[in-house]
Amino acid sequence: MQQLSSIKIAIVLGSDSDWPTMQPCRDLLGLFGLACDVRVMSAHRTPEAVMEFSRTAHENGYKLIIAAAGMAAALPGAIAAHTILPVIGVPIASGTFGGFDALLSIAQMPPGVPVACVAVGGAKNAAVLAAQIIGTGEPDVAHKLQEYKSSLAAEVVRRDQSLQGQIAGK
Ligand code: RP5
Repeated sequence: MQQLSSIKIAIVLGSDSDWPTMQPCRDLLGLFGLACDVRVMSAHRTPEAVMEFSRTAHENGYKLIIAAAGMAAALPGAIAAHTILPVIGVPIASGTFGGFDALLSIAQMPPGVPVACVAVGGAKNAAVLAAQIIGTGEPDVAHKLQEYKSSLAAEVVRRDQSLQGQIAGK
């Protein structure tokens, strides 16, 4: 897959334990021709590193940041506090509350500092949303998105036909 090398996206993880959940995000970005840097930094364990990364992300050429964290998931909001780049937050299911804690931590941002929050474990939707944002100014990405949506629709039709066959005993 040809990468649109001029476009930089960051995936920031609160812990390397979030990577198995987020790997599909990196893979789907690749399908859209978008490469990304993957970093681990924590709003609570390495707050200075988060602040430094966020403050310099725009001048360092990033177009968008995807941030994933579990538990009291301050990471996406802490990043959004220090950058004008769009931030997409992914709540990770971790600990006692199965991700509901992270969902509220990420979604309930105060006015003026938004984080676009996807579902708990919504790694793929984070990639699709990122591509949709980037695709508004990148026809190649928009075209790949159209192909991806068409493939989703074709899969539904295939499954419908398969189910009709099973029901009819074919
Ligand atoms: C969060 O705490 C991380 O994003 C992770 O989801 C969770 C547990 O982190 P580890 O103890 O596995 O490093 O900050």
